[in-house]
Amino acid sequence: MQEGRSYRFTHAVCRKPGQSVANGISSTGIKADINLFAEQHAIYVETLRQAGVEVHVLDALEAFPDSVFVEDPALCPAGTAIVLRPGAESRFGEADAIAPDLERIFGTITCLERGRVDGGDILLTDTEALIGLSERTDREGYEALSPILEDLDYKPRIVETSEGVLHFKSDCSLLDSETIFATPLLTASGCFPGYRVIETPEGEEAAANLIRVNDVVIMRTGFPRTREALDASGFYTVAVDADEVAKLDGGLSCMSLRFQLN
Ligand code: CIR
Repeated sequence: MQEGRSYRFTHAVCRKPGQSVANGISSTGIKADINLFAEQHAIYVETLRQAGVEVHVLDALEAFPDSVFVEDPALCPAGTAIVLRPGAESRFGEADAIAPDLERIFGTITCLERGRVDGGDILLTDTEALIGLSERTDREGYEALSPILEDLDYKPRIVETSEGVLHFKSDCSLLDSETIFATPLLTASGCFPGYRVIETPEGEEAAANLIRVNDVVIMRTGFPRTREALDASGFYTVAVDADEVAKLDGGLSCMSLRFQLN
């Protein structure tokens, strides 16, 4: 197992938001502003590049309003690509749509054969794959995915997604090989034994979804106490605006697949 494989990346895949992003699934009931969304997405892509990864930006898919959230139909562990089976009916076709792109980049891909799994429910650490059961991810999906991850030297483990949040990773992120950033609610469920946990400051739970990319922690603007806490813990943070993304229940991890290619 390679130390740091959960946050050392050479490449990423993103997808441009289409005009249809305004019709994406939203529990907030607030429509995203398409132009502002596109602006925030472009800055996000540029921030990934600044963090040292080569970003493939795929064309928008108007038929799939949520397809900008590429993290959900696939998973890219240990230099491989696994095409998943997204849990929302309107998003299921995103898996077939992204498969040829991943095949072009990775050469070969593996496809999940049964059950339902959204990538947003999977937190990879250097050694473990924490898979949150949720409205999008079921036990059958967990069972189908586990042997694939075991072959890549990850220990799969079932965890529970917090009540009222979309994905397991809506409430947590990886900061480094042994440190997790999570809401107190999720931490209290006891799902992070053996890890150091930094909790989101009170009132800043929505900052829990961030991404560590090489030496940079990319977080959302508007969460000053989170930034202070992470800076004080020795992390180098860069903040990007993702308010429009949040209107569709999205966060920072969901807009990219990040991986290492030799
Ligand atoms: C959805 O409900 O599927 C999208 N509107 C948001 C997906 C966010 N993805 C993620 O957190 N991994």
